[in-house]
Amino acid sequence: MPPRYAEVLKYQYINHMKRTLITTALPYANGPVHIGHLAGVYVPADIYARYLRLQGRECLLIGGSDEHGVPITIKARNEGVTPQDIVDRYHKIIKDSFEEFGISFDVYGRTTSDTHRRVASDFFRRLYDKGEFVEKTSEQLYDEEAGQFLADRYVTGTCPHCGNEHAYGDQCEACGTSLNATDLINPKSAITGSVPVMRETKHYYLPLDKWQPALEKWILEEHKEWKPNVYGQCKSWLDMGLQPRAVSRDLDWGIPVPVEGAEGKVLYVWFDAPIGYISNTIDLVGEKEADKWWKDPETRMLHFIGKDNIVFHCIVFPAMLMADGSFNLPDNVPANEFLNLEDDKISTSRNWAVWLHEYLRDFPGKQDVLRYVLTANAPETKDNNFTWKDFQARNNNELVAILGNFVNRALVLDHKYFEGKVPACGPLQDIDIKAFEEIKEAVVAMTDDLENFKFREALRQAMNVARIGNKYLADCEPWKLWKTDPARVATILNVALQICANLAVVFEPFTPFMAEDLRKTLGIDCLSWDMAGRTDILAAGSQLGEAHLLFEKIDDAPIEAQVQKLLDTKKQNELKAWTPEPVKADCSFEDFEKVDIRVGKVLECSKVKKSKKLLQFLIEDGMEKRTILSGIALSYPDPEVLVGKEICFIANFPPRKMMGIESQGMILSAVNPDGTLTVVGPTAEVQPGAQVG
Ligand code: B3M
Ligand code: ZN
Repeated sequence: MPPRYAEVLKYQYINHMKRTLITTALPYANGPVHIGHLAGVYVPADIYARYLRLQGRECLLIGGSDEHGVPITIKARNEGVTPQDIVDRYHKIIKDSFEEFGISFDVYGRTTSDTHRRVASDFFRRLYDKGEFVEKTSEQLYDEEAGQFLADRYVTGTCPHCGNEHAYGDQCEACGTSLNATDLINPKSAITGSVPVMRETKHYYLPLDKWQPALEKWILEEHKEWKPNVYGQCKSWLDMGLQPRAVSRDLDWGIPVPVEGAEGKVLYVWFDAPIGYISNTIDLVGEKEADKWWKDPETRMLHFIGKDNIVFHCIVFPAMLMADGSFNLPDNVPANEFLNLEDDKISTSRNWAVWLHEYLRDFPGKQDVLRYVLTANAPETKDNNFTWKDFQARNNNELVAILGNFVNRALVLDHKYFEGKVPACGPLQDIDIKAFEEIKEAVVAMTDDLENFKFREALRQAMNVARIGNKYLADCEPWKLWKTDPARVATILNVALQICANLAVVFEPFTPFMAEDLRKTLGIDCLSWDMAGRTDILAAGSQLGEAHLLFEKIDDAPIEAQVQKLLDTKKQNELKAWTPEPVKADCSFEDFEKVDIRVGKVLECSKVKKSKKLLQFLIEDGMEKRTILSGIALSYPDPEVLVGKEICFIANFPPRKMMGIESQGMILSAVNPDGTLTVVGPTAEVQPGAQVG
């Protein structure tokens, strides 16, 4: 049962009182962004911001690039350029991609800005002056070859929790545990590959243990409404007991620690990055106004993030804010799980991703399609999967066949019968009233879903409005009534066009480009959420624009090209990961001499009937010709290609019967990284029957 209007209005009223500050995780500017970023963070945040704006509620959508941290310095080192070069390049690519996809940031800043440097520095200094840090000297990993301390991604090794041999100094991606570099077993420098030594260094620690009771009360008691995945992760962290966390690093890329005796040290990236939300707000509205967004209890703050960032946004940053004492704490952190791509984890290093800038090149003008598919498959409660087949199906069967089709039919009919003017609505019949009732129900359910960050479900309801419209037109069959009852046709098309107007509103948060197009075609000045469910959005007599298709069918060729691209990537990755088999135990010369290897020429080669794997060869062996069976059919879909080739075979294996055919030897072939086999033979022409040895 969808909640009743009154209930939805009740908590809308409560939230209406407050303005909303929406932050989105700041992506590292060390590479472009992909569909996982979009699905997990930016599309949901944008949907929510657009929804609030449609309601006329005051909100800000804050974004920006995270330009410090080890991943950036590693990338710079690998390319032989400066970290600043790297962040300049990727900040632009990322910012442009978001803009193209209609992510409606009020500000998209960067953590190398002057404002941020000052704001983050001041933040640290305030906490330092209040005595909120603990200074501790301890032994840390040091790379003698590079002359540098190793922290975070500068060091890899074996995870002490799950045994993953490729864990990083800050986190094991296999089991998700957050680590200290010194926790790693068999640590290795990511810079030089050398084994680090231990060396003493001083760092500033935020004593998270001090904030444990306050965090427990705040999260576990006061925020039971948080998503179960978020609440659960926080609880398990709190149950393990919080430890002091170092917030400085011995690096030369970052914001210098602004206190005496900290020369050569910079702020830990996870200390400065969330402060970026504050700096970017300041850049947008100015220092004074920013207080309204960050400190006024009439503002609520939401952090949109992926699941790997939960601990930083629910524990570490709130502890920093508590230590300062003057800021609001987040009201909710609607973190998402991960999106997989074709059943495999999205990975930058394995190039297993759909990059946004490449999508824009391959599918120009189809931003809404990706937004739609990613929302329909949003990893809201569990990891989810993106496949190109599903992308195509959702475009063709939903956007084109349901939404686009309905709007097009309504407009085409209206142009045909009423010259593109909105006809007057006569008395409503039951079927008209029922359609509107159903739409109202969908709107109520959708509002409830949006309030609760259930965007997939909200989108499903939006598509239901289009379904209701399609069914309405199909049931009313206005084309059959035109001759006998034009007044009824006028009413039917008035209703259908009002449904189109409803669609422009309810789809605006999800597919803003289409909504804008439809809004203009329908001649609506400005969309607002209170139009949703209304039956009189369009005034009778107003002129509509031309009918045109809102979405185009996507055929097989571009989809197959994308799938092929991923298959090629998989192949390349297999090649990169391939290592030769270890050499077998020693074999004596006498043993080797027992094997009679010969060169032969392939006279015939064909598939063995009823066998998937076997090929049958007829070999010219310089003697009597022989038949050999070989299990390589899967590697040679076209066996003809082998005819005329010279190959090597073992001539003195005892004959063996397979599928009723006697095989007199064995063809030699090499095993490729992907498991396929390639027949081997001499490098120049050799007399068939010649011995190999
Ligand atoms: N840059 C990590 C990430 O991209 C980090 C987020 C910062 S949010 C303040 O997953
Ligand atoms: Zn692990």
